Amino acid sequence: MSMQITRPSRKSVAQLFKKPLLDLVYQAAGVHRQHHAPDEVQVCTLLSIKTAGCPEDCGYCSQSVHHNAVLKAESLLELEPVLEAARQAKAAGSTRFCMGAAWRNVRDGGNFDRVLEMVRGVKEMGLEVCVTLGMLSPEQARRLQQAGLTAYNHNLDTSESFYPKVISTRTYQDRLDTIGYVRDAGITVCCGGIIGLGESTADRIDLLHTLANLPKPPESVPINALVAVPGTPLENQQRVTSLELVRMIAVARILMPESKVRLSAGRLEMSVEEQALCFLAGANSIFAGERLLTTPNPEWEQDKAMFDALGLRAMMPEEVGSAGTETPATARA
Ligand code: SAM
Ligand code: DTB
Ligand code: SF4
Repeated sequence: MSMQITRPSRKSVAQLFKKPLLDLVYQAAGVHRQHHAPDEVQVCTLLSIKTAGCPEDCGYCSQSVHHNAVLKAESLLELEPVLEAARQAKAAGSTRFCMGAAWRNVRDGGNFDRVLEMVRGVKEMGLEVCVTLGMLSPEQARRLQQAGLTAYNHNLDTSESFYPKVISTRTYQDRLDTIGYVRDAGITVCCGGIIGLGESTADRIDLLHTLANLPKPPESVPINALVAVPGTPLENQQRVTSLELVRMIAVARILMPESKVRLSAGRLEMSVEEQALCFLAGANSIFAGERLLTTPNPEWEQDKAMFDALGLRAMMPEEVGSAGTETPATARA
């Protein structure tokens, strides 16, 4: 029915993006059903293992030292409480545990060694394990892979041309470089973006075009709606509509049929009906638990009720592994 589009042109992405929404959702739902069990959603849990005090100036972020959000800088959590949080996440039905650190880049030493221990410990529980730690060197990516890391999250966030309007302390190319090191080390790539930053439709099309044209599409594509945090430069941004999220998800699903498309930040304000449209359009993962990294998220019970109402089921632990570690690539395709 629907052909897989590989290396889509900018024009073909724009054409998809501009389709009438229900046609687009219908097409995306078809692609979704060809590649995934449509009733299965992967539940992931986030934990901020090192909160705030970040030297980067990402305009959306509560954790930057450049902004006036109320968070106070903390040091890296100890190993045991992190493993306990992962155990609880698993008991509550998560199959992927994602740890975030507010660093510009990873520095070798005790803290990185502790993160490697966290990765090993979470992996041993039979969970997929993901971290987002800022920029990496190729050697650090290799050490994470050896520790058993499933995925590294490093978003492109928006288009290359809009990027400098949101972040000045690093470049788009820095992001692409780290993503390349992760890919080359044989770790799966979690890379997506965020809408509602003040970007145009063209920027959203550019982001999706870039993601789908990476040497290999990311195995995981988080789509976030801006959570406007008081004290950040984007605190007054108007909230995107759920239909804008649905459109992003549908185009991502069609362009990257085998990837997990994650309905990420921004679910708190969404009704079950709005989220249902996202699942129909091909989203097949959510973050569960009352906190994302620093901002609130729906309660476990609410999500459980949503799954019941929609006839969805959480991916089971024995299904973990299909998106697990791959064999290291010697060269990028
Ligand atoms: N420090 C890590 C890095 O350099 O990639 C990132 C952690 S950051 C919290 C991961 C992603 O979450 C960001 O790239 C952005 O897409 C998303 N994000 C961060 N703050 C957000 C907010 N206030 N609303 C929505 N999404 C947000
Ligand atoms: C992603 O794209 N979204 C998640 C995960 N990757 C790390 C983080 C969302 C963070 C939302 C803002 C906060 O809670 O601080
Ligand atoms: Fe730092 Fe990441 Fe926040 Fe940017 S998004 S300020 S890199 S924690």
